[in-house]
Amino acid sequence: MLTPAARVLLVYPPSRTQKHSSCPASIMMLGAVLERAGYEVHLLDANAASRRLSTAQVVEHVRQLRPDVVGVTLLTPLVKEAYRLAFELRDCGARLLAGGPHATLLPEEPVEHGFGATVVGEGEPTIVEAVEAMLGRRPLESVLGLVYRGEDGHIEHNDPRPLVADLDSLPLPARHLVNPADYGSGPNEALFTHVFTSRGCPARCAYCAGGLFGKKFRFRSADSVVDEMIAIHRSYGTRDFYFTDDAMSMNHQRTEQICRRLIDEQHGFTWSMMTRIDSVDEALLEMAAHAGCVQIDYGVESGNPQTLKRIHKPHTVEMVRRVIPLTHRHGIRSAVFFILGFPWEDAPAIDLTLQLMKDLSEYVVFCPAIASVLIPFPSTEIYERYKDQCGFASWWISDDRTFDAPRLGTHPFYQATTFRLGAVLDADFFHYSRKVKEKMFDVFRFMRASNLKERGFWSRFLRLGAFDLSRKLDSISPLLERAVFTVPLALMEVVRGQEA
Ligand code: B12
Ligand code: SF4
Repeated sequence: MLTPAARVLLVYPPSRTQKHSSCPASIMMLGAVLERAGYEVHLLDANAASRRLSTAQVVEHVRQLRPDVVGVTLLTPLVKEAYRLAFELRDCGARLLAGGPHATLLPEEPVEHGFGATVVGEGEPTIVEAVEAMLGRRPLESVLGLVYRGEDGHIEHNDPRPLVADLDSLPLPARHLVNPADYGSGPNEALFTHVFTSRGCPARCAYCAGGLFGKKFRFRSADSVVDEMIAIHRSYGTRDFYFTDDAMSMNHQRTEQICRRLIDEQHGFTWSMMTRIDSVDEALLEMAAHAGCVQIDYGVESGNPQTLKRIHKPHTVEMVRRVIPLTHRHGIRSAVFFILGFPWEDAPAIDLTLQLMKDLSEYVVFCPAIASVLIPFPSTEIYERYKDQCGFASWWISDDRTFDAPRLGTHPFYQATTFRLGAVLDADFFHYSRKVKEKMFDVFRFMRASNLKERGFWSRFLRLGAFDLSRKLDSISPLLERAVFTVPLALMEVVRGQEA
């Protein structure tokens, strides 16, 4: 057996709103690469659904484990807390390494906030060398894709690391380092886990904060994907899979090969995928349904043709109207995402989105995600175009542009139930008028009503009734609303297990 080269802890930092039902692929992929190189690896997902940790608890964990290197995944909404974590860990003896989408977009920032270095882009080809460099076993200058502070105090950018050419060459994610109990799976229950089968996207949507995986699609082979599903099933009993690629079905030939094997081998797996409206057709949907596809997540984003054009979305409203009923006809559920609050949209423009939602509602489940209200992520076209005009430059490290989940007593009931993943309107990025905000709540109410359609009469009546009453009372007197809804809100917080 290899003597451990060193101990590395990979951390997905805490968020008050995120609750993961499966371990993030980033830390599992990097864990596998480090293990293969002989390192002792530990994973810590601070947002695991059944074991959510605060920054103080993560710090305590690090102090007890005493790793040589702590690698942290940085996402924009979590970055302020991650920088606080780095500050708290400043004297813990471990070197801190940053990576992930936010670190790739702004690689100097983590170095300015307590990290020893940033890995830009895909982590797999770089992390072993980066860890070696952090341990002083190779020069920092020798690691492609690394950003760090040089001896003269300036921040150095090494040459970029080329993208992984052959995704099949990557090891399978280190799922054995995950404790299923952290995600609510009992000893005899299957582990729910994501599977990543492709990288990259050539589209250039104006709000999309991706880009880390490049503009060219790269795909794992169909055999490698199905073999991984079978291996996961054998090790963890999993029968239901979620493919988290940006656009799983772009390569029809490969999707058909995956489906063909799943149909021929009759594993009885079910699966869901995220993909683009413009990447599916009748033949593909038919085959996917036969192969066990139960849900497709589509980013529809808007019902306003002008907006779809302005954000460079690769689909049209007509395509949406064709594809969603088609998906339904093949027995596959569509889970759809929309974005409200593009800065050029007034209330009548948002009505076009509401109308499309109404027309689609019999076929879909609406996903009221945190980004149902536009967030200007760094380096996006939206961010660059509006940051000065709207005054939100570097909002992710400022104190006045936060969008935490509403805490008890801070929001009326109808807003607290809408924004449990984060009250983006609090950040007031685009200074929406009262009319636009009101229209947004009409849309949120519609999504809620539509998603409740399967529920019994009383459940619907109570939930929608409470939403409407809270909204009405708030418009008459916020104090009155608080008086009536404090108890229901407190109960809701207890049920959701949030700290007040
Ligand atoms: C699945 C997913 C989720 C899941 C996560 C579930 C889970 N258990 O992991 C859920 C639904 C919870 C989620 C939530 C959110 N997400 Co999300 N999500 C994704 C998605 C589709 C896949 C993530 C993934 O697994 N990628 C595969 C892994 C292998 O890639 P990776 O995480 O980037 O890691 C690689 C590198 O980044 C790097 N790396 C990562 N960490 C580290 C650490 C070190 C030390 C090193 C060296 C390298 C390194 O190496 C890894 C391997 O190459 C991505 C899009 C994408 N294509 O990645 C968006 C994405 C990560 N999400 C994003 C966003 C914005 C969000 C949300 C804010 C909601 C939203 N979409 O608006 C919330 C966050 C909520 C909150 N309160 O903060 C953005 C992040 C942008 C940014 N600037 O931070 C992305 C890129 C989508 C996009 N294109 O805009 N998300
Ligand atoms: S299609 Fe999806 S992944 Fe590609 S740029 Fe647009 S939002 Fe991003």
